[in-house]
Amino acid sequence: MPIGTTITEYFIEEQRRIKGVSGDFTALINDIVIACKAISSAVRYGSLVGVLGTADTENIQGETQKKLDVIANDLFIKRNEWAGHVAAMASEEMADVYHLPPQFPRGKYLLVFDPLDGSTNTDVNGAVGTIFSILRRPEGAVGEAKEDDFLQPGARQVCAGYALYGPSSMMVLTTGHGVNGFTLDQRIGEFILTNPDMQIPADTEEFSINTSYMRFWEPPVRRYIDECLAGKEGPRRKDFNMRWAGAMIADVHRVLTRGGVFLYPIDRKIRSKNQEGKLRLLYEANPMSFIVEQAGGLATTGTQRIMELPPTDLHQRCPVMMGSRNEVERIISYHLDAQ
Ligand code: AHM
Ligand code: MG
Repeated sequence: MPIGTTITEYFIEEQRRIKGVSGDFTALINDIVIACKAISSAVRYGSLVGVLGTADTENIQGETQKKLDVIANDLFIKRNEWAGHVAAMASEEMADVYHLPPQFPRGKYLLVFDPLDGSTNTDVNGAVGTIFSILRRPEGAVGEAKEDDFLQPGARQVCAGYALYGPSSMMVLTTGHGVNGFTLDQRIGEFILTNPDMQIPADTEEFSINTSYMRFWEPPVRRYIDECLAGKEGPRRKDFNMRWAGAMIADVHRVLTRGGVFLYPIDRKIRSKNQEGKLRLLYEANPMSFIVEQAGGLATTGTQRIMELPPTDLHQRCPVMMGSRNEVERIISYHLDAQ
């Protein structure tokens, strides 16, 4: 049986094309891949190995952690702290920057991640995933990395990716030269290139939003969805389909695969809690925006390109609207009309 291009092979070949690189980045990707394989295995065995259910602890966002949130976070930390490629890490599940234990060398990269996105889906055997973003530590920074070092706009990401644990496990990544998807071949334990150069179609007839919040939405989002729902008889003159997996990673993966728009807008209920959105900028919105843009799509808050938002806090939130270019442009124009 011939083996396709493994993810390690893919990155080593990429590395050969760029003169003078040290291989640190390729080695970091390799450790991220191993961490995701380990998380994929924990997710897959579920109740058989006692990893489902709540951990009876809360994270910084006040959300009850699942056992798998904690396990995935630990796996990601342990796999990436020892090799000397990262300076520090930050995660959805940790209040502050994670400083490496003193015995390990410090590297030039900062790693930010959501170890298990959509973890409530583990209750129903639904798809979940890991999202990560790699930043370079700012030039001239000395001593231990600080929160400020992480507060870089998404446009400065070196790499963004996600692993989706669905019927098969997939890894989808970008380093700013398009988007490639790899599928985990369980027989040999390697991610194999299966979806080269992923592209989001510019037009779509599918949207993804939690419609149970409709009564809280702001006028531009309400207008866009109302027009989709009106179908052939409405101003769009075509019928739309709706899908909501409850895990951003699964919903955006569908958008990447067959087009569509994914929206998690700000609404009246979110504003009443003094929050700027539901999804987090550094480890959810920015990495997924980088991937979507690299696949030819757009990612906006409604009024601003997500990757240009200046972060002020590790756990900052923002509105998210991303996917097929022409639909997102329409959503932006509805926000402009409402100003
Ligand atoms: P999480 O990172 O704690 O799992 O939360 C983020 C998830 C997204 O994956 C998903 O799109 C959203 O929360 C679902 O929210 P809701 O339950 O409001 O529909
Ligand atoms: Mg998440």
